[in-house]
Amino acid sequence: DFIQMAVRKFRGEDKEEELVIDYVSKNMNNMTVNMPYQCFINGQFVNADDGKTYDTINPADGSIIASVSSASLADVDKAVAAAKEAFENGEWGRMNARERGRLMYRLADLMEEHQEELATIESIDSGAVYTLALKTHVGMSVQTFRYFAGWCDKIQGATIPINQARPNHNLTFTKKEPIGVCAIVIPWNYPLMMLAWKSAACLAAGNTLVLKPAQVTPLTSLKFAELSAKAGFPKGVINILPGSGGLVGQHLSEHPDVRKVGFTGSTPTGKQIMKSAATNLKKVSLELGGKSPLIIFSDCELDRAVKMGMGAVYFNKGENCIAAGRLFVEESIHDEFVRKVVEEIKKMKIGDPLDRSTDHGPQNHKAHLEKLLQYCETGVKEGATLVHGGRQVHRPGFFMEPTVFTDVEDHMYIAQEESFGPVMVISKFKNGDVDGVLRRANTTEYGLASGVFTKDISKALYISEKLEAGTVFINTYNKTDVAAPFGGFKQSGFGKDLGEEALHEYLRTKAITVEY
Ligand code: TAP
Repeated sequence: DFIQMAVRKFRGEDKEEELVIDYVSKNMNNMTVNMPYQCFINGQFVNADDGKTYDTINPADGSIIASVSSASLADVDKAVAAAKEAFENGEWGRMNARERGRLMYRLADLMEEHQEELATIESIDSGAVYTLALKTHVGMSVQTFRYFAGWCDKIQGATIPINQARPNHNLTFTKKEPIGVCAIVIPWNYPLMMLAWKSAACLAAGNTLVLKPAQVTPLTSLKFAELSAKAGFPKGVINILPGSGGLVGQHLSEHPDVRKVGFTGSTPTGKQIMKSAATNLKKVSLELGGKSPLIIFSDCELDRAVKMGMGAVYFNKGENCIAAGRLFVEESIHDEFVRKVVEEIKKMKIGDPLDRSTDHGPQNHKAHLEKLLQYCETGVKEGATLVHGGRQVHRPGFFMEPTVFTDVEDHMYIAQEESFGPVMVISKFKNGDVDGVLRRANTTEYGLASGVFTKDISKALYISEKLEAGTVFINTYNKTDVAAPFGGFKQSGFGKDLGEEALHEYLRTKAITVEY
């Protein structure tokens, strides 16, 4: 491994300004990856105003990948000013919607051309298994941009029959307008995909944006910035500021020139953002934490429920917002279910995320691993049965064993709080007690996702009606799609990502009335 500073220059097809990019380059995964590491403001990669940097770490071995610029308050002001200028006076605001769509398609194509490089960067920065990073982290990001690119020229208002001012006539029509400068603040579990889910809808609607990636995973968003410039996005439309949430995120949420905040992260931070956004009454959408219940009935296809149930918990090493935080398994199949899960866990290959045969990579960062180990200790102390795992894996990096707890009772901490890691939390329910298990599944302040396994379609639909969650999976799990709205109820937040609904999070409606 080596870290090399390289200066590359290129001239975009239709751009007068030269883009100078300082890369940290590394040879790995049978390729050279070139990683921008500076703030991206007004179409340029620049050091933080005060020159501050921090190290981003590879969780597979604890090594430093790159020293990244840490944006300051002055950088936030510059980026917001650039986004405002681009929105109000730049080429972006004058562009035809179809042309905007073309730019987004071009960006999606470029992301696809660079998918191996993006997936490698994502893998070393977040610990995602490379094969998954390629398919999901990067693959779904490309699809998201394509999906929203298609919306650009289909954003339409309505004509509305209002009372006429006789003898004159009246007509009211509505226009869907972009909001202006949007701030986007995202977490570290799917760094590029979280960027894509929000930015694609935001851009398709015609806004400009300033995005803050999670401090621990800034690299794919900076690579994305490079690709957006190469695709020909006008300067100032997309600005990326790596840095601290308390500083950069906080200032963005309070900033008077920012009109909307799109946030994904924890519920406490979401509440803080909502408070900050009140300073100028920004529009807000919040995708927050979850403790998603998964109910498994004895009349399910058991092997499928085992496989999907495991995916529901261990996908992306459990760092998955819709991860099944609690499994309710019907008494008559409980022991067999647990036995099969443990049997399958033993077949999982834990190791180097870049190795194509690896199933389970390192947790995202050290502090998170430590929190997870503590979570398991709490579970044991409370009297839940630790059936498997619960420990750090003895190898370099931040690996954790896939873990299973049974005999988890409703009052326990691990029954109520999200782990955000590879921890299966299993509770039994009495045979046939549909309403009892529903009551327990809904006894949480979260309401992000949920799932049910049963061959009885009436029971499944009844359950889906009663579950208080923004997403219900029946006989499947983790089946998200760019066209389907995604977002939570209760303290899992409000506002949707993906699908047509996401577009409206980034639009405002103007009603125009004419008399003739
Ligand atoms: P948070 O601590 O909430 O961090 C999320 C982002 O907010 C980070 O970029 C963080 O910056 C920033 N931030 C922190 N304080 C802020 C403030 N005062 N103002 C503005 N921004 C601030 O969450 P996390 O620990 O990174 O992520 C895990 C949580 O996210 C889990 O609870 C998980 O359920 C949730 N999550 C939810 C979803 C959906 S779709 N609902 C998806 C993924 C994750 P730093 O980089 O400095 O921390």
